[in-house]
Amino acid sequence: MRRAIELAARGLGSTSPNPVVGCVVLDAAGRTVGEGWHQRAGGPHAEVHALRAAGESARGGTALVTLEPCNHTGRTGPCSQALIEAGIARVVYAVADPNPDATGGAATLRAAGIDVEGGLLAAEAARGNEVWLTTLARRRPFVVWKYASTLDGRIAAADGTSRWITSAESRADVHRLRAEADAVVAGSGTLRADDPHLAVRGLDGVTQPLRVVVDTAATVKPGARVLDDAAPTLIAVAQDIGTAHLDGLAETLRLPRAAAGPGLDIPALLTALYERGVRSVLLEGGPTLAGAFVAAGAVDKAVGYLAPVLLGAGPAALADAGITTITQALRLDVTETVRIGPDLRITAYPHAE
Ligand code: AOF
Ligand code: ZN
Repeated sequence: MRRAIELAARGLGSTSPNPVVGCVVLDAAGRTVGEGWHQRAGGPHAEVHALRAAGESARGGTALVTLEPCNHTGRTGPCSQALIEAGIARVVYAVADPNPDATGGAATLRAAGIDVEGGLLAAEAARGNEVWLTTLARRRPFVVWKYASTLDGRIAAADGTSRWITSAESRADVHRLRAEADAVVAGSGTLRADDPHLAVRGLDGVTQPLRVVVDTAATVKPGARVLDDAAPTLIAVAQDIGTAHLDGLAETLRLPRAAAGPGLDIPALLTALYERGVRSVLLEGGPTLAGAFVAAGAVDKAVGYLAPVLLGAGPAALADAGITTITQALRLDVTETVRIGPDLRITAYPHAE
């Protein structure tokens, strides 16, 4: 199952709005005879790829799948049926399928006399499929807030200079995060300060994420790197702001202003992105926008790249998030710390109440 979870992760960035799924088929003697993963939305499911690879060796064997096999005819046929026809004797899955259209695979397999077990490495597999599982329940995209700061939490020096706080290795790692996301979001302040490109570079065969600029007053200038043709771009502006100067440069999205504070209504932004098919968002700053996301309860995961650098002055990674006293602090659980070149990458999730 650990191998199936690894295989599933290969689909990150190309299966949205569908899940990532991995499958390993063992023959009757317990040898691996087929591996597969879901490669793109609308394409064959993981089980089908693994069964094809196994061929006749699947008869009497075991299928290990990270998600309960589907039971429906959607864009492809039901995997429960494919497993039965292949003569599989035992199916072990990690996470039950919460999708009402597809659920019921385990029961169908059992009714066909197959030995079925669910829940193996379920927590690990659910984390690997966190985007799909979260969005299915919440009907808004899964938001990863990424920042890169000094060890004392600053993203620039007092004079605004910031190139480069984190290492080339960390910056390359961020491109992988971008490639896994359906949309990359940044605020107009970051655009003015850094003129970021927000597209994926240095990785082959990736689908470029949608670049989204939260630009309440439509201040983005023609010639900004985010407006080049490397990836599609969406400029989110307030409903009452004119955007004629952006005609032909980027698509615009009109949104209500935030009920409190400056900027746009974050839940409305996320709903609009969800309706366009965006299931995962990489929030890349800056501090003001990140503060608004935290205040809206819209950060599902934080990934911080900490460089062994001290500045002692300069803007912090996160600006006002409406937190004024320590009991209101957003507490997180760290799930991973990794050395990336000279830096430290910390992954954390808001602490579940
Ligand atoms: C996948 N890949 O490997 C498995 C899935 O859109 P469809 O017709 O391909 O069906 C998608 C549903 O099938 C999905 O929401 C999930 O419930 C189930 N299993 N889906 O995309 C896979 N095994
Ligand atoms: Zn299926």
